[in-house]
Amino acid sequence: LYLETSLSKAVEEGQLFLHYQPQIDIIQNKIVGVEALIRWQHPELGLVAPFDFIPIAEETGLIIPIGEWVLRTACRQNKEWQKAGYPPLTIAVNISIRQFMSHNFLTKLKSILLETQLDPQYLELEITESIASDVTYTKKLLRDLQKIGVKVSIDDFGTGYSSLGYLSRLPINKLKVDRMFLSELNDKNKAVTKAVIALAKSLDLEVLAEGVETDAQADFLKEQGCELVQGFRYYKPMKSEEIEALFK
Ligand code: G
Ligand code: G
Ligand code: MN
Ligand code: NA
Repeated sequence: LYLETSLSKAVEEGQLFLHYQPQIDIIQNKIVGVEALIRWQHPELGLVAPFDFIPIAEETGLIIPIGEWVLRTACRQNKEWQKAGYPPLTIAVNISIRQFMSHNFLTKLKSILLETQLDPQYLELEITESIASDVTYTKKLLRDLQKIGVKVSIDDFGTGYSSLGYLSRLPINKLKVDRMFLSELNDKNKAVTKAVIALAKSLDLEVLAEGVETDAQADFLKEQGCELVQGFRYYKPMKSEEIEALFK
């Protein structure tokens, strides 16, 4: 309850901030995007991890204003980097199912894009397989997003319980292979990762492997034709100033 009460003030009191984790194209050997990851600097508890407060935000509905703050901050930051002359990056923002399903999500998103003047092609929404629970609604929303030019990726791919049927029916751009499949590079995990990469390619989707920590994992992914990666092997999530330092 204490966390819940203080979380409700976190946005207005400026206690939330974003870290950014680079996403790399290992063929071109360059940073092509960053994932925005929320952080909460609590006045008494210090840094609270998203795993400890995102679930509370989802239960209480606070995810709506928090999610809106994340989207606005991420779009504004990306626009600032572009204005400063850094190479164009796609900014990926995690969207909770509740936020995605909220009635005015699209309206809010459009107004944030208008306000920040970020070209929609540089924004990617990370949603999970749970969006497949309401295919009719999701299909319409994804089509609208496609019309605006915002990209959509499926985060934590392979860990949900949904069927694969939605993949051919819903307009999405990318699969993010969950880091669980790389955590131990055994034959079975390799087989699953290989199959997901092949699946993405045959559906004409991009594929990004998460949680890449070692050279062995990177080599395996390169061998399988997975060009996009993200993980501690490359960069940890970092502050905006650290991202800027990378480009200087
Ligand atoms: O870096 P990491 O500990 O930040 O993230 C932990 C989890 O929190 C991940 O599952 C990630 O998707 C989620 N997360 C991070 N930032 C956000 C955010 O802005 N919104 C939502 N809904 N989830 C987030
Ligand atoms: O669920 P989502 O993919 O949005 O979560 C991103 C989370 O993964 C963040 O908590 C981030 O800090 C974490 N992360 C990013 N790279 C790595 C990695 O190489 N190894 C591990 N264990 N976690 C990672
Ligand atoms: Mn994510
Ligand atoms: Na993930």
